[in-house]
Amino acid sequence: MADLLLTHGYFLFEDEKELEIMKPYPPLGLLYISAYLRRIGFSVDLFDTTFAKREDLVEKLQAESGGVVGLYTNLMTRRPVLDIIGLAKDNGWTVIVGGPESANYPDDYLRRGADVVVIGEGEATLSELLPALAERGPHGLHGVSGTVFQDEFGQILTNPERAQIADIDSIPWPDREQIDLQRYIDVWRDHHGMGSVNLITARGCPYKCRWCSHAVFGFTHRRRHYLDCVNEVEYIKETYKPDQVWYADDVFTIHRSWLLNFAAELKRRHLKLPFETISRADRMMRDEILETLAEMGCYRIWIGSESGSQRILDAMERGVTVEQVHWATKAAQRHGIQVGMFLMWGYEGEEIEDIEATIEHVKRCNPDIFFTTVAYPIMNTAYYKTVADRAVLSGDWAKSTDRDYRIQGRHSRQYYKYADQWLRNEVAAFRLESEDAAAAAQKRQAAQQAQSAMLGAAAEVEA
Ligand code: B12
Ligand code: SF4
Repeated sequence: MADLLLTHGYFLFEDEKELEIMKPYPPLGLLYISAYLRRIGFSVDLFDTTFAKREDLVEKLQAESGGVVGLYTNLMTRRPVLDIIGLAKDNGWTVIVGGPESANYPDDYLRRGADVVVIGEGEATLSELLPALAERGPHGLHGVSGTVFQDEFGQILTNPERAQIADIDSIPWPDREQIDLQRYIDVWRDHHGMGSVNLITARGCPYKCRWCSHAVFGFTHRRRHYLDCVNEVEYIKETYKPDQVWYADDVFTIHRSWLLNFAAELKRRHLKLPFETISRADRMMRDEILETLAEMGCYRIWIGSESGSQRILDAMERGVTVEQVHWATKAAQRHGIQVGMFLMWGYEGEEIEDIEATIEHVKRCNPDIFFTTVAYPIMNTAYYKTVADRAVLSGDWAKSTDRDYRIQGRHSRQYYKYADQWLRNEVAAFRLESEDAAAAAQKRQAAQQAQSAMLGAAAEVEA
């Protein structure tokens, strides 16, 4: 049996929404951990749940009982992860959990069966934790930095934080060979005509947007050397032959000279690959950046626009202006790059004028695509702390996620559904105006109806 079995709780075929989207990527964190531990001599088995059936994991946990299993947790997978923890415990496994969600709820995970919660980066902590578990057992982990555990009296003890790995180039590339990456590429190709592979060029984001979770990397930012990243792109291209890549960084254009060096080296090696990525408008404010992205093969950039109201952006401590988002959107489009925009309804203090401002902003920017969410407080974020006394979960914690918090006194979910319909119809009317006046008028009417319905629902607030 391997020293460690790594797995997660994301089962694509159980998620109707994800099945519609069909853009799966493997969890890079687990692949990084696997590569790191294997390089220093541990044996690691990785069971990728994405395309698996639950029964297959159950069978594995039953057949190989008594080992150590490490689970990646995020906000969406609480329920399946808790099921897996229960099952693993029933079959004699020692359970370690890591990732952003369990870092936010260590006590809850320990009380529901996990033996150890790893806070922050997993690589170095696991290299010390695995021998400690073998020698001292799950209740004797005193002094293993970066962990939370229960002593023999059931008391929860939090060890000191573990220092982050300063030189992230010392970490080997993700262990893609441990999973069936081809299946991801095939699914992408079958559904979108382009096979895609994800990679990251940095860890952590120094910005402090109040609703964003920094549970794993804190507010630090560490970049990989651009040459090492180019080597990885080259390796991915030669080995897996994808049609595109996705730079899954928090803010891909955060460092101008790094980006220019990276792009120049890609060009020198003729490594132009189409790609999508995410950034912030204020880190895109030069034509040179957009030109570079376009030359590299960027076909779509996602911008967290969030609101068209500067008042709300400031309340979010987003550090970006509405005008910057406008400029960056237009500049990207001028360079032939599509823009995807993320928008958020219902942030603290949002009034009808702010919703109106957001609708005007989206029309004015006219991004190629936009997604909306209703703000939800992720545990331990600044936003969570602001609304904590009004954040209620109506169901059992174990069956919910942080997305299920209701904020007492805030407008109802239905209110934001109307806001969304208002936005979508207004934008559709605006786009149709020059081509089809009748269709535009219809959309405008639908927008007005949605706006009225929203105003009608304004008095209904979350109890
Ligand atoms: C890329 C990404 C996505 C991608 C795909 C994920 C993928 N498979 O690649 C997409 C766009 C689909 C996505 C979607 C969502 N995401 Co997302 N995503 C990210 C992002 C930007 C990068 C993930 C990554 O590759 N990180 C790099 C690796 C190296 O870090 P890591 O995974 O954290 O792993 C390290 C540690 O956590 C730890 N570790 C990890 N696993 C384990 C296991 C064990 C046993 C141990 C000991 C340690 C350990 O060690 C690893 C190496 O050091 C992160 C932010 C970030 N920078 O991490 C957000 C993030 C993970 N996403 C987040 C959220 C909220 C979402 C959504 C809910 C958004 C939404 N509203 O729909 C959805 C949920 C999707 C789902 N069904 O699970 C939050 C999670 C917050 C939380 N508390 O769980 C994050 C942290 C963003 C944020 N700052 O708020 N996401
Ligand atoms: S939302 Fe983006 S820019 Fe803001 S803190 Fe999070 S990762 Fe950083």
